[in-house]
Amino acid sequence: MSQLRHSVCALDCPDCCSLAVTVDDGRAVKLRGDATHPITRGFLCGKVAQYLDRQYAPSRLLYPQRRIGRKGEGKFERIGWDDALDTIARRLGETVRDFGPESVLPYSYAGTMGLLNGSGMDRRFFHRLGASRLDRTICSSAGGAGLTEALGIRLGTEPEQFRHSRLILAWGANILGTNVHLWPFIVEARRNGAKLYTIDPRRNRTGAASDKHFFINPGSDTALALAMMHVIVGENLHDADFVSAHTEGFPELRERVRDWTPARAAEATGIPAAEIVALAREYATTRPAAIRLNYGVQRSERGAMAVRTIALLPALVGSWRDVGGGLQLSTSQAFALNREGLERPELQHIALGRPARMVNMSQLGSALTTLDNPPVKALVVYNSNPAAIAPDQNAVLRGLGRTDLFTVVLEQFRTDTADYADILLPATTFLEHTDLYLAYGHYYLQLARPAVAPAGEARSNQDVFRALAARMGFHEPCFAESDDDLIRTLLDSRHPFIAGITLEELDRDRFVRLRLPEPFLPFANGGFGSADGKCHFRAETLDYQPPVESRHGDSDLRRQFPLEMITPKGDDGMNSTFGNRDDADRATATLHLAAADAVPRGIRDGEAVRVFNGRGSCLLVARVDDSVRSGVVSAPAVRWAKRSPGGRSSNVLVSERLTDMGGGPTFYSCLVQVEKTETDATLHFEFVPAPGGGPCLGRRAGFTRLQARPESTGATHR
Ligand SMILES: Nc1nc2c(c(=O)[nH]1)N[C@H]1C(S)=C(S)[C@@H](COP(=O)(O)OP(=O)(O)OC[C@H]3O[C@@H](n4cnc5c(=O)[nH]c(N)nc54)[C@H](O)[C@@H]3O)O[C@H]1N2
Ligand SMILES: Nc1nc2c(c(=O)[nH]1)N[C@H]1C(S)=C(S)[C@@H](COP(=O)(O)OP(=O)(O)OC[C@H]3O[C@@H](n4cnc5c(=O)[nH]c(N)nc54)[C@H](O)[C@@H]3O)O[C@H]1N2
Ligand code: SF4
Ligand SMILES: [Mo]
Repeated sequence: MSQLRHSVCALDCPDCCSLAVTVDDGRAVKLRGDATHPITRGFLCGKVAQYLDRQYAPSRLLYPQRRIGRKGEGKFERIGWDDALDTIARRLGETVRDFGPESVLPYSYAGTMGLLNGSGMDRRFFHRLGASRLDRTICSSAGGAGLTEALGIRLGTEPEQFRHSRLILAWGANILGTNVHLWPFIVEARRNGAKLYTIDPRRNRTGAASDKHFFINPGSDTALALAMMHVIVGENLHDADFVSAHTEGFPELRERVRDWTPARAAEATGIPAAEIVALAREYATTRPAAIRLNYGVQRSERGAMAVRTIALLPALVGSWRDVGGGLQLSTSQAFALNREGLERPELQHIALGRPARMVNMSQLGSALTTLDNPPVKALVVYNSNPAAIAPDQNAVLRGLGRTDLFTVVLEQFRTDTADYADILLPATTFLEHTDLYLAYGHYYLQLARPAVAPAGEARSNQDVFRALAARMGFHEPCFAESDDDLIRTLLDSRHPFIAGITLEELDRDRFVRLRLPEPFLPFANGGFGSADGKCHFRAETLDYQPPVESRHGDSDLRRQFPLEMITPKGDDGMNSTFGNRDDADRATATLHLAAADAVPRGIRDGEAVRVFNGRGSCLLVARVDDSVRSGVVSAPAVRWAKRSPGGRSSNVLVSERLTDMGGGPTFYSCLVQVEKTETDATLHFEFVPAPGGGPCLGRRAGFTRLQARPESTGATHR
């Protein structure tokens, strides 16, 4: 009998879609976007429209396994759950006894955006154990820091309001690829005469569909924003009323941007001065004007400064007043849920008497190969595939290959990371477990109940960490709580945006708009997150410097490696999640380069190229097209390393250098050289062991040092 069930897409995407699942005899047979959800509006992106292929893929992990081959080789044997959990509990217990609790490191990110399976029982478990805490910086912490510096809080324009905009800037935001549910609102706006401009080093799908595309040099956005301010202030186009009522430090800002002439910014950004002037004038004089800023700009060395500077623009022109004005990077902080109650950080004191040390996830390679006092001796990975997605892949694989490291991986598929597991556990998908979802691209809170039963013996992260807690002898009542208990705890918030939302309401309505006025204008009357409610320009700290790894950066490095590589999101992928699929693999096996860079190297479209720098090399297929300008190459992320010839994908090229604030990775500040090669760059499947996969070797030479941010909470920012 056919039934219609409700679910929520748990992928790491701002849209957080509401799903209608048709279930036949216990099997999901059709997945559609919920037509009643105001943002989902009845459609899905291409990747999730095919999600049932993943759900029922023959290669899905269905039972616990123990490694029998070498680390990374991918040879496993089936074991039972009791055996698996007993082994993990015993090994973690021994590790804690011999090296102290902080020798255990959890590694997780947003494989699921579900709050329970992303930061529920797992956090309680590791806090109670006294394990090292993970600083979850891999995606958005630089941007989060920059946005907070500018606005004091991570709020932004509702997607619904973009339909009222007259000018929309997609700034480092590939809306059609990564945020497609904003698009219909933009279509509506354009039907009413709005213009869409993109600012991006590559002409992505959104750029191609825009009224104008500005090719900007990677990592130079701060210069553009400062020059826009120069024009706006210099021509008195700012909103003097808004500025005097709701901002602080305007006179200093006027002084600070005086020498940021369009000509100077043209040199830094590669955008002609006249175009910068025109853009600034149009932005300041068109109302309403909205900026969709996404995380692309903050994956460069000074990405936090870039986000901060851009996020000051709406206050300068007063566009926060307008329905369809303002800026959206993230909406997540409106979801003022009781996260402490969920995660229970105070449990750390039982084992340690203090907060545990913090390890930056963007420097996993160094953490696994150089950290001491204590070294990392046990690693538990879930909701993430660090062997593919983390910087300095050689260091990460060397670390994962350590024979003295005990590794547990909770996964749906046999990813690159799974191959290094000692114990590999089968995980449920979002169609199979209960969870609560916030969104970082809209203001609806959502609940999903299981639509189908778990495949095989798969278990949710929640269940696994509950079971492990019992085996480790953690008898605190919080480990006996049910999923519903945890949701009720999360909802136990007095914040006006949340207050009064109940589990019963969510069960009935599935998605609930936060208790916000409609339309929601977060800063129309000030109300910024600072102590005085004003937007602080703090002009003396506004500053542009080019990334070390860029055309205006280190000239020695640039002589050897003259091309700026970015590795933005694949249009039809989700980081490495679909890397097992041949079509996703092919899509991420490419390197876009301009003819001006290809011809002198003898590279023709479709030929294999070797991309390399001082950290490593990988093979890709050249796409000689006009999507990038000379000097920039672009490889869609993130390919599985083991499917790449040589066993390395583009993150082998990326350094562990961190951003100016927020401790974020610098995926898009990466200098490389490219050469023609005869090797076939597609569809390989081979095992390439990491060099020196022995025990922990102590300090490694190199320019990065592990950097801790004691102030971090380890939260997945957004
Ligand atoms: N299809 C698809 N959707 C996704 C994902 C995916 O992998 N695939 N991943 C999800 C995740 S984890 C995230 S964080 C979001 C991210 O969503 P986005 O932030 O939109 O994605 P990115 O590709 O990181 O960056 C956006 C754009 O910034 C550009 N860019 C790179 N460097 C610079 C720069 O220095 N300046 C400017 N102005 N632009 C720059 C890139 O070329 C890219 O087109 O998307 C989510 N949605
Ligand atoms: N070069 C380059 N590298 C990048 C980026 C880039 O743009 N360029 N983007 C970075 C960004 S923004 C991000 S967010 C990271 C993302 O990196 P990750 O957080 O590692 O995300 P995914 O690659 O999507 O892998 C998530 C994994 O979680 C698993 N999973 C999903 N749901 C569950 C569940 O319920 N339980 C368990 N146990 N597992 C589950 C999936 O099967 C998948 O293998 O990558 C970063 N790496
Ligand atoms: S990945 Fe994003 S757009 Fe696609 S279904 Fe999920 S939430 Fe919606
Ligand atoms: Mo991300």
